[in-house]
This record gives sequence, C-alpha cells and structure tokens, in this order.
Amino acid sequence: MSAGIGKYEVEGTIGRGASGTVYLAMNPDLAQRVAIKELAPVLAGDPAFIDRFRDEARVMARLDHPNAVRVFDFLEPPPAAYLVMEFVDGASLREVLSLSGRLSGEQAAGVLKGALQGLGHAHGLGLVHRDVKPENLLCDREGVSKLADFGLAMPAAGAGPGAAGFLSEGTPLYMSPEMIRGEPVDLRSDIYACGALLFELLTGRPPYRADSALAVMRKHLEDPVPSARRVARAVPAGVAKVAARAMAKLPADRHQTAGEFLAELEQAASRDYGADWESRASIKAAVATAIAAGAQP
Ligand code: 3AM
Repeated sequence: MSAGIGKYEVEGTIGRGASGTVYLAMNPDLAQRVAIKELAPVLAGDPAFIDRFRDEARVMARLDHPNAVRVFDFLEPPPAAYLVMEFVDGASLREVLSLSGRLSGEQAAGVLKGALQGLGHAHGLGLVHRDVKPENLLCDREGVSKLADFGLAMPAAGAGPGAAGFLSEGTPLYMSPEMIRGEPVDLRSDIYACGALLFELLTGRPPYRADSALAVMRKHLEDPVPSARRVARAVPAGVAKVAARAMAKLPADRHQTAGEFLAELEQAASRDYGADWESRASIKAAVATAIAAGAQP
C-alpha cells in the first residue's frame, strides 16, 4: 500500500463502492483507526459536486450521534478528494441481510429505529442523506447500525432532467419518485427510502422488483404502494401500514419527519409485538455471523 493520505497512514483497502474506494487508515496523532473514502474520479472531477460536497462535509463534521458515522476531515489534494470518517468495525446491513435473510419484526423495527434517530439528527443539521439503503447502514459488533455516505448519491453522468436523477450503487430500489424525476429532494425522500427499507426488512424483498433499473423506477412512480402483509402474511397490519405511509408517492402524504415516523413505528411495534419488543430487537448475533463469513477467504 502506498505511503499515506495526508497525515493518515493507509493500512489497507476495506472495499469499493460506486462512490469511491474506502481505505482503513491510522490517524497517527491520536492512534485512532479511521476509514477514508477516496471519492470516485467521476465525483472528484466534477467541480460542482465537490463544491456542494465540501459544504456538506462541513455540516457532516457536526454529526454527533451513535447512529451516524462521524466525519473527521475532508482532504482535496487535486485531482483527488477524500472523506475521513469513523471506522465502523462490523458489517453492512446488506451483508447481514444476505446471510440472515429476513429479520424478525422486532429486529426490523429496531434497525429502523436506529436509522430514523440518526436521520432525525442529520435532518436537524439540514443534511439530507439521499441514499438510504442497506449498503449504507454499517452495523458494529454491538449490533448498532450507523448511517454512512451522507450526500454521496451521485449525479448520473449525462442524465438530463427526468432521467435517473441520481445513480445509486446498485438498483434504484429505495429511490423516491421525486428523486427519480430529477426534482429537488428534501428529508421526505429519506423517509421514503426508510419506508422501502422497512418493507424489505419485514418481507425479505424490496417493494418493487423488475428486470431493469428503469422498470423499477417506473414502478416507484406508477405502481400502487404494496402492502408488506400481502407479501408476507406474518407481518402485522400496524407495522405494514407504517411502511406503506412512508412510501406514499406524494411527500405530503408521508410522515413529515423522522421523529413522526419513529413515533408511529414504536406505537405499532408495541401493539403488534408487545411492549417489550425492543428486548428482542438486537441484531448483534446476525452481525457476528456476517463478520465471521466475511473473514473467510
Ligand atoms: O465492500 P464492503 O461491502 O465489504 O461497508 C462499506 C463497503 O464494504 C465499507 O467500505 C466498502 C465500500 O463502501 N465502508 C464504508 N464506510 C465505512 C466506514 N466508515 C466502511 N467500513 C467501515 N467504516
């Protein structure tokens, strides 16, 4: 591995995503491990994106919440750009899901609770995540999930208005209708993504499936909002309804804040799973399984 990034000593590569490569590094001053995302050239080479991202990084540095990955630094040695952040020792929710399949209802509600609390904090700072999905929820060894990659949804290369306004790392499974249309988005776009995430956690499959990204996008725009209960009979009506409301086509018909979503979810979970549902919500064991599987060659 080559020398370092600024003062940070690079120890290895954690992984690669569409928005960039992530390195494990050491902050020698504090003897603290950090994760450094090298923004993909398509992002780092776009001055408008970098200007926006630099501004957002300043706000991201104020993120101070157990359910949001902390941001420590933003470096721009041209032509590169790096975001230095808290290293989360664990596995992404995507990895956890691909090993454990569907979560229990209590676990699904617990994961959503963390995500909504982290989002509520970020929204309070004026930050919209824009790309909430299982890949961007990093779970530590205690089973605490943390939102990563704020503001990193990337402008689709060459996409005009009305096309896929933003490229997501995989398929646009969690994209709100307004984002698909290329319209300005606000925190209610994150609410929509959380609704789609809750649907998937409850049923084991995303709300809209199709053969191509474009066809999935069309379903987000046009198909009636599916009920999680239709897909998995065991899903109780209350929680299914909360997910459906969050996925309303019109932002005005969704929960208007992460706090409102969470309050409704907690109420439904208590009703559907019992007041002590949180005592069964931990995903610590599932994360340990994912870490063990990832450690295998
Ligand atoms: O390649 P995989 O899926 O193993 O989870 C993220 C993904 O891992 C991980 O880097 C890879 C490319 O995005 N990642 C991103 N931010 C991270 C962080 N702050 C992180 N891992 C730990 N801490």
